[in-house]
Amino acid sequence: APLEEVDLPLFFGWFLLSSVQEKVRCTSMDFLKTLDTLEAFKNRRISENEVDLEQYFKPTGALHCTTKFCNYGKAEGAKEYAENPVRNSLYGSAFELSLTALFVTPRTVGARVSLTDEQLKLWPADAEQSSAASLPPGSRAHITLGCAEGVEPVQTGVDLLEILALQQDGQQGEPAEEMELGSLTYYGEGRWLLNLREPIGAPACFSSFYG
Ligand code: 2AM
Repeated sequence: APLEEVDLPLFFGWFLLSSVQEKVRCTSMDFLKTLDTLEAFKNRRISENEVDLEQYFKPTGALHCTTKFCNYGKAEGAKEYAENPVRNSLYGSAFELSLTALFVTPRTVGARVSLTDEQLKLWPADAEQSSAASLPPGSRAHITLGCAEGVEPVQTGVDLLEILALQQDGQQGEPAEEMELGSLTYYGEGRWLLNLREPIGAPACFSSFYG
């Protein structure tokens, strides 16, 4: 079939270069390992059973930050996003993502991505609409690092929005620990957020995934 007739991708997003994928995976493993040893964490376990966090979360493939989930054109707004001239002009370009926090819930582990104004041009207007809180565009931006058994990666963004909604609601969370990587806060119901002392700069290519 001519190229024009090929379906839209499963999703558009920033794909981390392989060298930095390694670094981010290592940092996230370190984080989980340390978390597992903390008294504060032992008293607020995310699962009823004793679990080894590194086993509990299953890796989810190449690290990326989804911009628009298109579901091959079936998702709402997919066509409009794909046809956007800004998106078109930036397709294949290199970016530097800034990873500013790591978070863990009973369902997912992920990294929060803080987008620049230029990166926000690639951000779909409807990304935060699943949250009841009115959070600024880009709030949902994240990289899924792992999911518990039976959990779909889409959950990571939902979990992040939930934590941000609590913060916006004035809930400071419970300061739990000063770690080498940054300060760890507990938000109840097994939700932990580590604000990184030093954001991780991650070179990434804006592209799409067909699967
Ligand atoms: P993620 O961005 O949180 O990792 C393929 O499933 C990719 O598209 C995954 O990276 C996944 O989650 C993301 N994804 C799946 N369904 C989605 C949805 N309804 N909204 C936004 N992102 C979705």
